[in-house]
Amino acid sequence: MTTTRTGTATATASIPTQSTYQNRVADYWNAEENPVNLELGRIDDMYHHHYGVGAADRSVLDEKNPDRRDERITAELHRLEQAQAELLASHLGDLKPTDRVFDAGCGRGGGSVVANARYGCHADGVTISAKQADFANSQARGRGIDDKVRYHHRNMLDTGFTSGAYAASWNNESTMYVELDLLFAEHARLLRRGGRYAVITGCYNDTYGQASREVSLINAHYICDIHPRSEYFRAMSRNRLVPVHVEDLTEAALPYWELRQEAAHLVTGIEETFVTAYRNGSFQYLLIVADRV
Ligand code: SAH
Ligand code: GPP
Ligand code: MG
Repeated sequence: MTTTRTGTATATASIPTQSTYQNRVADYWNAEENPVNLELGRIDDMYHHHYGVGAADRSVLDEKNPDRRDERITAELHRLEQAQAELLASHLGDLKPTDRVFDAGCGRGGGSVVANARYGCHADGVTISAKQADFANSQARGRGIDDKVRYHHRNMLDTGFTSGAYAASWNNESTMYVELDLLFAEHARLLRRGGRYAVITGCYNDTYGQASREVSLINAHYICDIHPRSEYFRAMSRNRLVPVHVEDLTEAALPYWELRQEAAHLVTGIEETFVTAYRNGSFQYLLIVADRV
C-alpha cells in the first residue's frame, strides 16, 4: 500500500510497501485512546507508550478522597513511565546539541522529547501510525522544539534517512513488531561508527522453554510477536551492534504493574497477565545498550 498524505508537517515522501500485518498494527495505533496513556500524558504533555520502572509509592492507594486517589495513582504511574524514558535516554552516550538521534517506533513522541531536553540534540521519530506522527508533531510545535524534533509516518525498517547520520538510536518497546535482523540492519545503516543503540523491551525467557501462555496473551492483546532474549544478541552480532551494557529490569518493572492493577479508572485488562508473566519467569523486561562498530 502506498499512502500519500498532504496538509501536515508530518507528511513525508511515501510510505514504502507495508505488509498486511503492518497495516493492522497501524490500525491499532491509529485507533488507540486508552485512558492509561492519555490521562498520564495530559499531566505534563509527555506522552509515553511504555511501562514504568522503579519502586512505586503505594501510599497513593490510601488516599481517602476518591477523585484525588485516582489522580494520585495516575501521577504515580506517570512518574514511573517517565523514569523508564529517562533511564533509556541516559544510555545514549555523550551527545551534543548538533548530534542527531533516531527514535524507532516513537509512539506519541515522549522519548524524543526526553532526549532533546537532556542533550539538546536533533531527533527523528518514526511511527507506522499517521495519527501518532501528527499528534507528536503538534506536541513538538507546542513545546517550541519542532525545529529539532520531528516525527515521521514511516516504516522503521526502511526509513529512507541518511546513512551514518545518527549518533544514537533506540527502540523503546517497539521491537516486538518487527523482524530483528531487518530492524538492526536499519539501525546499523543509520548509526555512525561508534554510535550508540539502546533497546528496552519485553522478551521471553529462553530458560522457560518456549513462549508461555501469558506471553501469547500479551502478543494477542497488542498484535505483536515477542522475541526470545537470545534472538536479540544473535541479531545484534549479525548487524555490527556489540552489547556494552545489559540490565534485567524485570524486578524493577513489577511495582508499576502491581500498582496499575489497582487503578480501576485506568486498567485495560492486561495487568494480571503481566504480573503473572514476570513472576513465573517466562517473561523479562530488558535493557540492552550496544555500540555500532
Ligand atoms: N517508543 C514509544 C512507543 C512504543 S509503542 C514509547 O516509548 O512511548 C510501539 C510503537 O511502535 C508504536 O508507535 C507503533 O506505531 C510503532 N511501530 C510498530 N511497528 C512499526 C514499524 N514497522 N515502523 C514504525 N513504527 C512501528
Ligand atoms: C505499548 O504500551 C505496548 C507495546 C509497545 C507492546 C507490548 C510491549 C511489550 C513490552 C511486550 P502502551 O502504553 O500503549 O500500552 P498500554 O495501553 O497497555 O498502556
Ligand atoms: Mg501505557
